[in-house]
Parts: sequence; C-alpha cells; structure tokens
Amino acid sequence: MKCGTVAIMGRPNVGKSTLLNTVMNMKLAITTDKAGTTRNIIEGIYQDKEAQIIFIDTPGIHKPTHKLGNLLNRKAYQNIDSADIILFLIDGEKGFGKGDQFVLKKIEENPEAHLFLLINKIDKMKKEQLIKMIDQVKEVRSFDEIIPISALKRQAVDDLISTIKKYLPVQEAIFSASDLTNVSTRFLMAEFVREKAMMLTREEVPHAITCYVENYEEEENLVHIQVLLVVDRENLKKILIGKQGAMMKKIGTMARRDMEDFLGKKVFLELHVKVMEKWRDQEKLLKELGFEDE
Ligand SMILES: Nc1nc2c(ncn2[C@@H]2O[C@H](COP(=O)(O)OP(=O)(O)O)[C@@H](O)[C@H]2O)c(=O)[nH]1
Ligand SMILES: [Mg+2]
Repeated sequence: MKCGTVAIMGRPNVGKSTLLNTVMNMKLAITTDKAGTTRNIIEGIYQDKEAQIIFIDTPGIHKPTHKLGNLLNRKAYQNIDSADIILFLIDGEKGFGKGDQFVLKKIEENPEAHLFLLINKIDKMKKEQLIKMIDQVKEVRSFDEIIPISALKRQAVDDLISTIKKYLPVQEAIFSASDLTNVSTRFLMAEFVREKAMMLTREEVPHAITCYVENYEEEENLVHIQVLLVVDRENLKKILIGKQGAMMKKIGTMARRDMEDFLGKKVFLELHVKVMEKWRDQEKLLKELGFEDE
C-alpha cells in the first residue's frame, strides 16, 4: 500500500491544525484565531483501502521570545527531516509574506521531501485574487504541486489526499489499523479546556495559560475529569475565574461538550486555577506540564 509521512508546516494561524482535523474527521488538535495555539507535535494517522498517511501537525514557526517558544520551534524543525511530503500552508487571504518566507527557508533544509504549496482559506478569497496569488507564488520557487484549499470548509481536501497518494512510496503499513493518533485522551481533554480558555479571553491571557489533567476516573456511564489551569500572574487568575466564577463556568460548559462528543459519555468536569510564576521559562515545570524536550 501507499504509506508515508506528511508534515504540515507554515507560520502561525494559517490553518494547519484545522487541516489535520478535517483530514482525520475528528478533533485532535485545538484551533483558535490566536497565533501559537499548537504546542505539541500532533500526529493523525489517516487510513483508507489504498493508503496509510501519517499527518503531522506542527507548532507554527516563529521568532521565539521565551523558552517555550524555543522548544516549539525545535520540535517543528525535527519534523522536516522525516517527512516524505511537506505541505507548506499559507493564508491565501493574507498573501505570501515575510513570515512565510522564513518558514520556506527552514523547509528547504530538507531538499529530499516533496513540497506542496497549499493556498488555504480560499473560501474567503475572490477568484481573481486566487489567480493572482498563484502567479505570485510561482515566482517564489517551483513546487511539486500548488493546491488551493479550504481546510475549514473541506474544499479540495479529498483531491489533496489523492494527490498525496501519488507521491508516497509503496511499502508495508507502519501502524496497526487501530492507531489513530499519538495524542492521549488525557492530553486532549486538557487541550479542550485550553482552547475554550484561549477563545474566551483576550490580549496577554491566551498565551499565558496552560492546562493539564489532574485526575481522570472512568465509571460505567460517566467520566470524572479534573483539569488544572495554570497562569503566571494573579491578575490572570482573576480574569479566568471571572465575576462570581462566570468565566470558569463558561469555559467548563463548552469544554465539557467537546469532551462528551469525543468520549461518547457524560462528563463531570471540575476546573481549578493556579498561579505558577514564569512557567513558560522554567524548564522543570515545562516538563512537568508535559512539554517534553526529546
Ligand atoms: N475561513 C477560513 N478560516 C480558516 C480556514 N482554515 C483555518 N481557518 C481559521 O484560521 C484560524 C487558525 O487556524 P488554526 O488551524 O488554529 O491555525 P494553525 O495555527 O496554523 O494551526 C482559526 O480561527 C481557523 O478557524 C479556512 O480554510 N477558511
Ligand atoms: Mg495549530
């Protein structure tokens, strides 16, 4: 069968995680309209009769300002080496900018991978704009394929999968048929909470939040889940809790819905907020919170 690895790369916010979720038909990676949402390497294993494709979602590549940023960039780069195909995503509406150029330079460090340019968010573009865009990117360099898509609206995503298959080597399946992802259920539950907390807060708050599952107990028809939200300052804790706990309640209600969808069970969700100063710069703490530096 056709089998191989496809790395999804691009600057923050171009739609990498959205594409992974669309391809997998399930929510494995959280997505927000804020840059720097993805903090781990998330793999989704797509399978059909003809192929097994390992899609790797990466944190967006950017100029790091703290230790977490550094770690994320390193993780993103590691993927370049092992990929058969690199999907280089750009935001079609915003055009090809300096940030994209920066990512492309990094991608070019693996000259062996096939390189597709994906112009994403075409649902927000006019036809003339797209035609102009394609002409513009052809000037940048040659790509194995240039494919306009909408990850969000699932436009041309099936064509993308067919095209990927053409480029993959014929080999034995790498994973067993039941493997879907490298992401653990516990991790995903914490991510659902982080997504809502990021979505519902503004400015400095979204990036200062990290979440992890403190307790996870499965009963017959119910799962008890306890998630800790960590921020680095007292005032951010206040924002997260909100007036008379209103913000916590909102985050909890929305996250619980995603959890119940994913698990197919009722969820009893308990949230706590804690202040840990400068968590993003403390290596030991980063490890404790699951940001392993392999
Ligand atoms: N209109 C539109 N929005 C999109 C599309 N793909 C992603 N988005 C939005 O762009 C934002 C960033 O997406 P995300 O997947 O988190 O980007 P990432 O940082 O590259 O992983 C989110 O608000 C998405 O809903 C698309 O095809 N069309
Ligand atoms: Mg992402």
